[in-house]
Amino acid sequence: MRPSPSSWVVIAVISQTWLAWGEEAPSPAPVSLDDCESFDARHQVWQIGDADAELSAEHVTSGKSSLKVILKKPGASLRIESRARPLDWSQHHSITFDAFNPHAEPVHLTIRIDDKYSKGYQDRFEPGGVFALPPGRMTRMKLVFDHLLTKGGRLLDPSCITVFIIYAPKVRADSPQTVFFDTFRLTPLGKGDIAPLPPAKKPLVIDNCESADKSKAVWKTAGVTIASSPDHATEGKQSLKVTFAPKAEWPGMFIEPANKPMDLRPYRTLRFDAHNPSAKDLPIYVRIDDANSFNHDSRFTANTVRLPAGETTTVAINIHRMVSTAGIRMDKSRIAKLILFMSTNAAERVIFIDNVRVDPVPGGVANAVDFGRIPGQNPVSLARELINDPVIKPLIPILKAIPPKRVAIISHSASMTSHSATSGSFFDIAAETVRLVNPGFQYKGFHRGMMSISIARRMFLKPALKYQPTDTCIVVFPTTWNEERDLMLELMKAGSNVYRFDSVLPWIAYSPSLLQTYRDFDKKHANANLIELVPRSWGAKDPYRWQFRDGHMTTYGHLFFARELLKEWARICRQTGQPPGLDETGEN
Ligand SMILES: [Ca+2]
Ligand SMILES: [Ca+2]
Repeated sequence: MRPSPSSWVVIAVISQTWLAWGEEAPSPAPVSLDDCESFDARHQVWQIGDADAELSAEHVTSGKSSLKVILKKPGASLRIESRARPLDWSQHHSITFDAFNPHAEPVHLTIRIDDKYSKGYQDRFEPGGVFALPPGRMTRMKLVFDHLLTKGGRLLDPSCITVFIIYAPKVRADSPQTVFFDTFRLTPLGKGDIAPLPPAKKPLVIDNCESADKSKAVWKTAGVTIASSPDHATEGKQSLKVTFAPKAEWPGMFIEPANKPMDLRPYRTLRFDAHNPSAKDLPIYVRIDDANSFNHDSRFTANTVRLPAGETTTVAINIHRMVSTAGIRMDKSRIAKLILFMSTNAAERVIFIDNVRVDPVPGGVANAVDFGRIPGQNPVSLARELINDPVIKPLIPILKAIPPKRVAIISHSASMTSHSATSGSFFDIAAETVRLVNPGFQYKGFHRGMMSISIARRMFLKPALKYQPTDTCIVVFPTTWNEERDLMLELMKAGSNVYRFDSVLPWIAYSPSLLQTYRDFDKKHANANLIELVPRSWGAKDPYRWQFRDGHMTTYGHLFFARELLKEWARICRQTGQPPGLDETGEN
């Protein structure tokens, strides 16, 4: 769903008050931020903290040298700070760089980016350590500017970057880690990207509410009547009296420039004045669709606007780089609908509005996006999408042939669908996908937040055994190995295959040394299996979109791991044909 090139050059009169205009998308030359060729030049780019840095001839991806950085303490960093003169990267789609990890274990890096509006941790881009550099490999890191959401749900503004930091949150002082960096590049906007426009010089008035006839040409209505009124005008002599009919379903007024979407790129704030004459506060809602919007997830809905009783309020809604409910940047060059509405009320409601405009001056509250759980999405709906996934589709015959199973999953909050971070846990999505094509496949979750092995044994072993699982999947925080081994042995004795997962939160709870213990255990027990999902996430596309603001995983991450788990199940089925037989030895 990319805007056609012609959308850049629309010049159209949409109504008497609506204008849309644009210009040819600029196509700037690629920019090298740093090719790591010169020591001096490098120092103009980077400040280095708790690390040693030098040019190196190893692991070079551009020119003759790379930048060898020895990270010595937690938080060791390369940083660019330009608060006094923010950097304008807005004509660029993404930033890329190459990083080589010479170690046998992953190196965890985090990236922090602030724009000039950032106020603290909630209001900057800073996922917690999800960038795992695979061991012994070169990784090209890529950050797409349109995906950089803050924890508070605001999309970062690449036209005013003040801070860019690459840091190593987990490196230990007693074992420094080395990374070779090279070829920091800014990729220019391509044909389908939404190019920003400079702010307009003055507001664009959508409706000054001076004439009912003009207003009726601007707004369509549903469950609403509009009329001019001399009361509560904030501009000129008239306001628009808006009457919301009783018992109407979502009564509202809307602008729908059907075939000629509006270009709102030069504007940052939607403002209007609203008077609430009643004795109690009234909530109203504002929704904006772009040309790609087709459901709740793909449109912008502002936070509830509360009009205080008896007062006139200037409502300001931040539409600068607004994002949809699903956390995708809205195409402001092609706005297809703007709606002011109320929820259904038993009684008639009246408000007076005036001076509806879009303003280049920033302000107002941005929409807070819960890009974790999406209304209408659940493990079954996600599974329906997955069975048509090009990667999963070829596996369907194998999944269909899985013999009847009862799968128990014992896991912590990161695998719970009921959690607010996601519409479906990776396990539930994968299991529902199998169940759609194979009704003999049953599963049941035994979940608890912060589940450790000790809690799993104490609280869930009995109920899990009662379920009589053919297979048990375990996704819990490791505690003591003996307890973990005993839990697996008890399940195996009861006839269940056991699948222990490495982790599904790649930014925590991943221990390469513990994995070796699992592998050794697997060698002795035919029906114990380690499922390694985390290494599959190294180098994945946009992993920084996986972390929810509370540290859990978003639907994006769960879908990734659901796909990987299905591939893994298919691989196991292909390998064994049948589920592995019970290992009677019961020894460690
Ligand atoms: Ca270089
Ligand atoms: Ca007016």
